[in-house]
Amino acid sequence: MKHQKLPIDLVRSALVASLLEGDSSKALSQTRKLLASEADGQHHALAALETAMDRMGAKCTSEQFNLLEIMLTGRAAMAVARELFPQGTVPSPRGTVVIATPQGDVHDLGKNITRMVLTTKGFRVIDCGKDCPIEDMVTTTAREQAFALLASGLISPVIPLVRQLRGLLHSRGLGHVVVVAGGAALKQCTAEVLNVDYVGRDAFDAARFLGEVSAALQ
Ligand code: B12
Repeated sequence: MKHQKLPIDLVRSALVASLLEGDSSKALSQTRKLLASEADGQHHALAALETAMDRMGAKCTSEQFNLLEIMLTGRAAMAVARELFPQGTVPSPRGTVVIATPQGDVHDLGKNITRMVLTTKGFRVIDCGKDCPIEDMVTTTAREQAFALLASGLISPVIPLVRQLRGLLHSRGLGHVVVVAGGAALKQCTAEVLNVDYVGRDAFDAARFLGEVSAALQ
């Protein structure tokens, strides 16, 4: 198929708009146009992805948050990321993190959003799922050589479990791993109470904090 020269900047802006609208099929077709163009389409599509996620981050503060909007944008962003880097070849220049909802808690919407945001921000995210034993969280952190372990907690009974994470990491020689907590029940506590390094207000706050840690480690 022959492709005409495209006004790259226009397609790139249109891709940002489609991502923010959460329109996966439009975003995919614009990504394909960028990839088929003569210019460095992958670079332009990635830049559009980053712009859209930054704008979404600025919009979605912990005080002002539209769940549907962010889920649709997250889904469109993941579709674009898969188109750009098929078969799990997504580059993860910022390193590996492990995320889970600890045992006893079946809430996972916020965890899944956090995973999507971190993935599109250049982290390799290993998701241990919900209702996950804390021992499995630590074992996965060791196996995947993650620099951070993230716990998402929506119900108060997981607080004592989160408090144990650091001790378990230490006992496995993983005292250097950064522990981050988030989710409705955990973000009401301080880092000291939870015995973690940081409590994220939302997924974008977590991405910013982990970006700083990752940069300091490189
Ligand atoms: C949806 C929901 C459910 C769904 C969950 C579906 C799912 N797949 O997740 C269902 C119906 C299954 C459910 C079940 C229950 N629920 Co419920 N549920 C909710 C509800 C309404 C919304 C939670 C949600 O998804 N919010 C949207 C997401 C996007 O927000 P979020 O998780 O906070 O995530 C954002 C940030 O916090 C952050 N984030 C999330 N994780 C992480 C992790 C890290 C590391 C970081 C940095 C950031 C981060 O990123 C996200 C985006 O920025 C809340 C009420 C509320 N307003 O919070 C109650 C609520 C959490 N549930 C509650 C309860 C009590 C229950 C049940 C025990 C009810 C029952 N008696 O059976 C069961 C739990 C069973 C169990 N063992 O877990 C209570 C918890 C109270 C408490 N403090 O303990 C709440 C607060 C309702 C209430 N006011 O009483 N629930």
